[in-house]
Amino acid sequence: MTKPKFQSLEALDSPIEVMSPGHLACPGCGSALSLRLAVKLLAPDCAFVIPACCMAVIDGPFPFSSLGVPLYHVAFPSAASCAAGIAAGFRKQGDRKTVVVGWAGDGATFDIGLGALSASAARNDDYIYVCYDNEAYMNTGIQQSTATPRGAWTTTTPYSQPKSRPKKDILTLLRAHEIPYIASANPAFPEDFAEKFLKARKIRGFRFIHLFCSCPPGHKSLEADTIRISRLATETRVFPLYEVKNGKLSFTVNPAQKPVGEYIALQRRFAHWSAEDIRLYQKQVNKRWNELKRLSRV
Ligand SMILES: Cc1ncc(C[n+]2csc(CCOP(=O)(O)OP(=O)(O)O)c2C)c(N)n1
Ligand SMILES: [Mg+2]
Repeated sequence: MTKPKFQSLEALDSPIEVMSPGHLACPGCGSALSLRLAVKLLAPDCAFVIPACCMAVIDGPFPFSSLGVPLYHVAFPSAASCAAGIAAGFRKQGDRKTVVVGWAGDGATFDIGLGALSASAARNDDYIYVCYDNEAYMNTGIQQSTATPRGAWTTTTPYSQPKSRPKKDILTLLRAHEIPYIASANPAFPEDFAEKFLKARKIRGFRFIHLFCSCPPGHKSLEADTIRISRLATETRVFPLYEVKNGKLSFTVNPAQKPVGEYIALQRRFAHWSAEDIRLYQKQVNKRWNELKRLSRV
């Protein structure tokens, strides 16, 4: 088989896949699509560290792996510590080429692994930390995480008692560490996604990428709507696409704004929302956008 010689934008058009089909993701999984794109962009000189999460199941049980690059499964809270150690090991051996990627869910990132993540970012460890955010603990049955948006249904925040607290502001937390690179990305905008991964690959030190990942079972959406929902997330400004370098934020994709109702309507995790709930969410999204705009002027 032809070996991939990727690490460029051409990887997106290449018929050579690194991640194999036949993996264990649900149909329409935005996280699996993101992982497929990421390994295609970073292979062959990369190694992944994946804690307990859907991805640890999707890539297949040992000794089988659909990923196509070296992969280390680790305990739920320790993606950052293990990725940091592996990256340090490569550097000690004189290998400055192999990029280590910690690939963790929102539960691992926003909640249980936050301490390890913060310590690693504070040390400016040399690897890319990717949080694929499907906004709940999906692998164990759709429990709320601190990345779940306010008002959403999950199995621990049922329709009668939806989540009462807002989504945690991970950007502000990460910015506080003054790391060299932070970006958000969305697999429905593949060129932007690719440019950010390729850019992150070249930077030294701690790099953080926050991914929007639609989840049909967890968001109660149609499998065929994954890309539509993902596009709407950015078009409605629910999930803006930006990068932060030296504290300065720049928007990388800036489409004409669509009403949040279009994004909400395709996901039954919001089926209980009234017109007033949607209006309040729109207000919150606009407020957040203005905060980000202020960061783009610093
Ligand atoms: C210490 C510990 N607590 C709980 C679990 C059970 N567990 C495994 S995966 C998971 C959910 C992970 O959620 P997230 O990080 O958002 O990834 P997703 O499943 O959504 O892909 C949980 C709670 C575990 N493996 N280890
Ligand atoms: Mg999750």
